[in-house]
Amino acid sequence: MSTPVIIDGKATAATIKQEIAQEVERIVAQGGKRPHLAAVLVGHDGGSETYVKNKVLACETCGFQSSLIRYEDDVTEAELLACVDRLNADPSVDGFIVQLPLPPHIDEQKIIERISPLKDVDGFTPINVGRMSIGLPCFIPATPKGIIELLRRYHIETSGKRCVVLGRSNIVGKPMAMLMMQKQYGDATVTVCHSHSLTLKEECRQADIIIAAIGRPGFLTADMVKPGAVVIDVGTTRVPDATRPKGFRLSGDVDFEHVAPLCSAITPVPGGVGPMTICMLMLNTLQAAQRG
Ligand code: BQF
Repeated sequence: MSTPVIIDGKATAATIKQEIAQEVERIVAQGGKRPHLAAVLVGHDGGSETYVKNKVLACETCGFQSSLIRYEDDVTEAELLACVDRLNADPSVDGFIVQLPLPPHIDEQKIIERISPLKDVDGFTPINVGRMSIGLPCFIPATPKGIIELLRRYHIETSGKRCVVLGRSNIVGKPMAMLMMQKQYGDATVTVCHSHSLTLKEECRQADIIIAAIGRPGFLTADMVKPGAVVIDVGTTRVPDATRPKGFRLSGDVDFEHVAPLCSAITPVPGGVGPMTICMLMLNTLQAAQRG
């Protein structure tokens, strides 16, 4: 095969953030309100700290106001629910996220269900999930939305194609499959595979597009990929690496070195889907602010 197109999520996200920043300056110049995203961070998990930092920095790039609300990991469920109630009621806040995962003593679903669907810029509340599933206007979860946007901007044909989604999480796999099958987005023939799928390899081998979101470094190997396929890697697992300043590196779900030569297009890790996730959260926040 010829060398694949490397889908540059970092550059695409930078372009979109500039488009958002322009729109924000236009709104502000007309006397409108600067969009405001709040983030709730519980505890000091290294990954979560990084992700929230990325979100706050992206707010600055887009000209948004941002607020970070921190709790120690012994916060009670009642305290977090009260925090969600305050953010729901705060007219200065257009949208907010509660960074996941939460400590095990907190019922994540209970916290999510308390978020106003109008401020749920992660698109995790049952109202937004339900609205998305029937194609109504809603907040679309940032990672699947970012992948759809990458496929669109790289002119990758999805209509009628065989798409395999690896993983069934509420945050990526399920909404990704839902969007890829919908006529207005992917319009593809979608198969969802997961840790118990007996025919996972065979399904992958027949796929025109593979979206890997299982969280296992290097899971998708060359023997599972049809020549010419498009491969989207959602994995961002930290693996120890003594040669790196921070002592780890990010590893995707795809064995990039051996899979890439087979592909027509592929996303790298880092610099692929991750930056688009952050960028689509900004787009959802702009949308929340414009609904007013
Ligand atoms: C990059 C996330 C698992 C669980 C909860 C840029 C991010 C990652 C990678 C990032 C992620 C993963 C986020 C890169 C947000 C994506 O350059 O490759 C940005 O910040 N992400 C999250 O908020 O929660 C997670 C993964």
